[in-house]
Formats: sequence, C-alpha cells, structure tokens
Amino acid sequence: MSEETTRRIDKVVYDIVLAVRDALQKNDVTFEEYRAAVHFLMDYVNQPDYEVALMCDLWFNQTVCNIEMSHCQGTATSVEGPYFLENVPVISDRIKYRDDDGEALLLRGRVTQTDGRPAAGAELFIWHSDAKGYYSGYESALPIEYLRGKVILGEDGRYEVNTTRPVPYTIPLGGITNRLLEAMGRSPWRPAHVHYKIRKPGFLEHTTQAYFKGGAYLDNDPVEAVLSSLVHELKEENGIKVLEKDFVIDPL
Ligand code: MBD
Ligand code: FE
Repeated sequence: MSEETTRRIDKVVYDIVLAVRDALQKNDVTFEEYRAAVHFLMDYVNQPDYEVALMCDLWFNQTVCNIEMSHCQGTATSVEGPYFLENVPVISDRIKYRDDDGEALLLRGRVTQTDGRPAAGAELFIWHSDAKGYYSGYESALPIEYLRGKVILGEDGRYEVNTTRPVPYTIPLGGITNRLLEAMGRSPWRPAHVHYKIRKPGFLEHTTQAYFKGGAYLDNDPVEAVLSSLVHELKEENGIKVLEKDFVIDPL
C-alpha cells in the first residue's frame, strides 16, 4: 500500500474514532451500555451480509452522494440501496411485470451531459419493488427479468418505459438493522421510489432515486435520502400515470 493511502486511511478512520469518542463523552455512556453495543455489533456477524450493507447505506450512503454532488454540476444523486443487480435484461419500452403488480406507470425522460449533449449510448438501469415491496432477484417467486431492466439510450438520450407503480417499502422487518431502528424508536418505512443508475464510459456513474409527490413517509425516510429535487409530481396521460425525470451526468 502506498504511503499516501496509509495516510488517507489513518485520517478517515481516526476521525471516525474521534467522532465516536465525542458521542460517548457527550452522552455520558456507561461501561454497561458500551458492552451492550459491542455485543450488538457482534450479532451482525451472524446475519446475512446484506444487513451490514443495509446499515451502512442507511446512515452514510446519502452523505457520500452529497459529497460527490458538491464537486459536480449534474442532477441530484441518491442512495443505490441494497437491491441493485448488474446482469439484468436489456429492455426498450417495457419492464416485465405481472398482472397484480399494481397500477400502470410510464417512466419517461432524457439523459444529457453537462456539455448539453444527449448521453447517447449510455446504459440506464431502472429497478423498483412490486406491490408488496419485494425486489426481483431477492424473492424466489420473482426472478430478475421482472421489475428491472437496462435501456441502451439512442442518439437523443431519451427513454420511455412502461412499468408498474411501486408502493412504500419497509427494510426487512425480521432483520437486525430493523432491530436497531426499533430500539431507536424509528420507522422502517421508506417512501415509494424508483431506482435509476446511468453508466457511460468517460462519465461518473450516476445513481439516483425518484419519489412521488404527496406520497407517504417522504418526511420520515430512515435512509434520509429524500432530496426535494428527487420528489416528482406524476402527470396523467390517457388514464396512465407518467413519471417524467431528466438526468444530467458529469464527466469524470
Ligand atoms: C431500499 O429499497 C432502498 O432503496 C434503500 C436505500 C435502503 C433499503 C431498501
Ligand atoms: Fe429501494
């Protein structure tokens, strides 16, 4: 490892240590409380590993997005969450769903670059939960060709995809991360959302989410990831709800 990397790791990790010490001091934490916390962390080791990712994403992922945004000109980015999958079907105008996956929703918009040109050839990944809050690929009854896909954008950078409208969602209720939230008196509910990720060589990977104006839990997201610019008002065309969202991606 280079000396520079060693210095960087020491700086960040030791700053975290100092911040934790500060919290312990400020709250007059007892030895008993400290031991209880250590035992709780030991319990995480025996859980499915996504629980660790879930806890980290819950507290820290949006912060990293905010840091990234402070150096960027593109549209707002947001938490990837634990349910992104790489090897999904290429789609054009339709995400595969089942009859009972809920209300129809049309996703439409355009991806441009900070230089104003369309993001031609970029990959746009879209994924969201079903009407019960499940993500495909994580439930055996819901294989990955459902409720997710990847659009290869054409010269105009536009996309238009039919799918269904996701509903509010809880983080896994039986999991240890929810045990932590419960112990803190916090809610496991996230507002309904659609996930997006845009990739184009030479550009920063752009990961974000869209929320629905007027939806439940917007003010009480445990992930603290609902930025006002990510809350979208649905339009209605020919009896179908439309979520219009444009993206601007940054060069590397
Ligand atoms: C999700 O669906 C999600 O998007 C995030 C950020 C955390 C947990 C579950
Ligand atoms: Fe999600």
